[in-house]
Amino acid sequence: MADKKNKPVKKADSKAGYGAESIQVLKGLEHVRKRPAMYIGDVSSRGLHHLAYEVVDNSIDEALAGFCDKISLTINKDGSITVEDNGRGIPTGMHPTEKRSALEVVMTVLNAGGKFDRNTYKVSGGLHGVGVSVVNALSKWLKVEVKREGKVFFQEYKAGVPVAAVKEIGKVDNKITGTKTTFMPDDTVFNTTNIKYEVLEERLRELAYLNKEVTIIIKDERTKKENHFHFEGGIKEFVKYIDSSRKSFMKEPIFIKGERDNTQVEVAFQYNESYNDNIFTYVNDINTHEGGTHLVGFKTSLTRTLNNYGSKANIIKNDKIQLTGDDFREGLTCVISTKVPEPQFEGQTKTKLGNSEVKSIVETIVGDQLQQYLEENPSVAKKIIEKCLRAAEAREAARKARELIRRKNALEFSGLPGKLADCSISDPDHCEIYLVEGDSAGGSAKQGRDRRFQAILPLKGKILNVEKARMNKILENDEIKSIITALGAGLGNTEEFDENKLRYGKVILMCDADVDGSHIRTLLLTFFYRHMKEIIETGRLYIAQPPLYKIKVNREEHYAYDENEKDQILKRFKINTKSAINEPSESEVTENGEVVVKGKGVTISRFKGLGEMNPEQLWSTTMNPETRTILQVSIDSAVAADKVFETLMGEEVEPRRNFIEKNAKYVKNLDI
Ligand code: 0RA
Repeated sequence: MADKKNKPVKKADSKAGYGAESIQVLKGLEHVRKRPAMYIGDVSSRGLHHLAYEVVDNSIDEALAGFCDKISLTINKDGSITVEDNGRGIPTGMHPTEKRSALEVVMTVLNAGGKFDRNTYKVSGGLHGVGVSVVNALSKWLKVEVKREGKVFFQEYKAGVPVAAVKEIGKVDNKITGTKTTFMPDDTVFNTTNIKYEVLEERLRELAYLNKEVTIIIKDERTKKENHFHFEGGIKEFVKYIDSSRKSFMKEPIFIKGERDNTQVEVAFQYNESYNDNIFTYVNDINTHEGGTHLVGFKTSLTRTLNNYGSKANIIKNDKIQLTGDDFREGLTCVISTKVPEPQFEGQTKTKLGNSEVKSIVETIVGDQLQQYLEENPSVAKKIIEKCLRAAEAREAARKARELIRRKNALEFSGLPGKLADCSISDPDHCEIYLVEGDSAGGSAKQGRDRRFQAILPLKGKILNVEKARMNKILENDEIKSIITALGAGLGNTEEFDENKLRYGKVILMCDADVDGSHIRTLLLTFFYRHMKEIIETGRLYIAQPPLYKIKVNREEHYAYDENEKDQILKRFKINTKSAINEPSESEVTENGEVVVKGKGVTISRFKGLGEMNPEQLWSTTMNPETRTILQVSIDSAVAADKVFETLMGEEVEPRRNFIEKNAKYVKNLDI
């Protein structure tokens, strides 16, 4: 435990900080700076935002312990971030063994937070819970202010190293306590230090749903954006939020709550009119993307309880088809939040709960309370079970359709789609497949590719919108069928899917940079998100980045992938863009949209489609692994991804219009 007396540290105490402990500390911090990815995953935008989550998680811990109900995060004008809470404040007294202020220990010693052992449900999953000292080590500077016992304490660090000892800098009302941390991510560590409001907003909203007693405020001083999150309804409101653009026949989500052996379980769910299921699971506020024992417990219980009730109420007749677990989850939106004392995280991304005891805990709590709900609400119960019966019928039809594909494959000679230009190497780790919009671009890609390891599958026109179709319809679609057979691993999100049979290590979507292209890309992303999530989760899905502009200076050709790059290139050749484009005396716009700068031998043309590039250009700008850029698709926030797909692709018109009005800047290329 932390020392109870919390004597403020006197100046002289800092001298004690030059012993063996300090050397250890410096070594620890050095290692963090040398191998940041080991602590925060990566040094891209994702790792950068992770710094902020780490600091917020510490305040959330204080809230989980019951001592804090307000947390605010501010992105400051200079790009630094401030996180402030009204918890007890990090102890500032002398640390009994470290001979320095406990505050300094927490801020500079790796994993010191855990030494206090103050909270049963301490966040400790995956990259979470690495400790604020890691944030400190990866910050140019960090300042912490603690209010405790009527005093304000302060310490500042540079690259994790204290500038001076903890000192008292003022007095406050005894009742006011809390911790305020401001840090500037180190631009020599991160590829980017541009903090995105929307990214942090998403996680903070999620935390507020999961911890209904807390109010979380996020502010951006750069843009004056601001949001307050406080949800009295907790995860029940979370379910409604996820489903805000879907229709449900239930007035309110079903809510279940219970505790056994220190494990707390909260579940909220409802059914909507869609054909997909959306189950979000959390352990100690961490999104367990890969599921685990809590999810298994819930599924088992849902299937059994609904089956039993349906049979007893004579809605499910024995002679009809057998319902499976999938049928009971069609159109289900569910949030499962568990608080587990010593969570074991497994799986590729350490987001799968392994504790076996949790399965039966969730199973019993959900079983008992769901049964009671069904008995008390027979008309809702009937609607739910009838929906599951319809799902079973459709599943049967889909099975037949799948069977047909399989049989056809067995009959056909190679089993591969005719349009596929396969590569010659067969080791998936070295192979990639391009899904290309249109036959003409497909043709260029086939000619331009390196046929040893690059396969091309041209797709004709628009693929089916899977958001609006049931499985059997999806499987009738030719483009989707050829994607599934080309990849070779079966249909995703089912037991049939076999990752080991995947024929390519990378799946790269290549679409035009116009309205139609972004629509097709969204349709493809939706298909993978809904029906082959494994491809995204294992980091295999990519988006090709064809250039937007070709700039010809005399005979030399240069490609620019965005406006900024175009300006850079023009600057390099001392071409004044403004005059080149705006002043007709200096430049001229030709019929096909090219800007020709008079007398300078410069032509700026905008690529409208992949088809405008010849095979060599396509290879050198977009497909050559040595020179291309491809964007990896990730599901950082599954909730956010789901919302975007549902909003853009779903049935409801009003939320789509709102989304597009709100995000007009970002989706201006999207055809709806
Ligand atoms: C250790 C012990 C105590 C509180 C904290 C740490 C604490 C840490 C953070 C990090 C952000 N906000 C925080 N608030 C509190 C308990 C101290 C006591 O017994 O009073």
